[in-house]
Amino acid sequence: MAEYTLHCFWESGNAYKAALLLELCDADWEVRRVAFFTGETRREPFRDLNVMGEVPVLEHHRDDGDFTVTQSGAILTYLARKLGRFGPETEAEEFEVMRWLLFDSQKLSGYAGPLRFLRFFMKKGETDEVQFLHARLLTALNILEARLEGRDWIAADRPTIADLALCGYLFWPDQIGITFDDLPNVSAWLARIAALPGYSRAEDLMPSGREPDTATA
Ligand SMILES: N[C@@H](CCC(=O)N[C@@H](CS)C(=O)NCC(=O)O)C(=O)O
Repeated sequence: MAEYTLHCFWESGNAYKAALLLELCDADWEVRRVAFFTGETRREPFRDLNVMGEVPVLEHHRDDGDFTVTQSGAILTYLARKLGRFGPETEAEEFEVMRWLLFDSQKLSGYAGPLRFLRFFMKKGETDEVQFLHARLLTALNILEARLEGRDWIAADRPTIADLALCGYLFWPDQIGITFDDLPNVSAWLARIAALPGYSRAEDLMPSGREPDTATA
């Protein structure tokens, strides 16, 4: 058994954050596919694993027993600590990383995920709900654009888990229904992330959550 098990599926940008960190760190990890699109997260035994009913879930198989972490921001924080990379190095950085993780969870991935789900997977059309999520996401992206003015990375002078969290959904602009035409700093920052040694696309790191498992990009 690998040291880490990530319960995941490639369509999940939240799972991608953790998978990308594990891969960039060349960690000893394996995937456990979650059949999200047929409701696995809503049933036992998944609910026993995570009462929140959400992917991703990380299991760390330690000498003192299995340790389970959920919520992508908490997983990234745990892994950065255990793997010794992409984490904060000072108290100031710790809180800088934390505030961007929280911003991501509520305002960036928190809108990009549902917006992509409704537009791309559910084909809901341009409902009021979709338009609301779109507008909220654009606001968050403009904040990201401003943050990246004159700097390469979000929370420090090097890539951290804040970058890996915020980029979780942004390699799928077409699926979300956005462009980065007016966001050159965001565009250049995503290219920097994609150029990190060991970078892989979500589709290449995890199986599909659809039934049957037909991983297609
Ligand atoms: N804040 C959570 C969000 C996780 C999340 O929304 N996961 C989705 C897949 S991307 C999920 O499992 N949703 C199940 C549901 O809402 O029923 C995180 O960052 O991990």
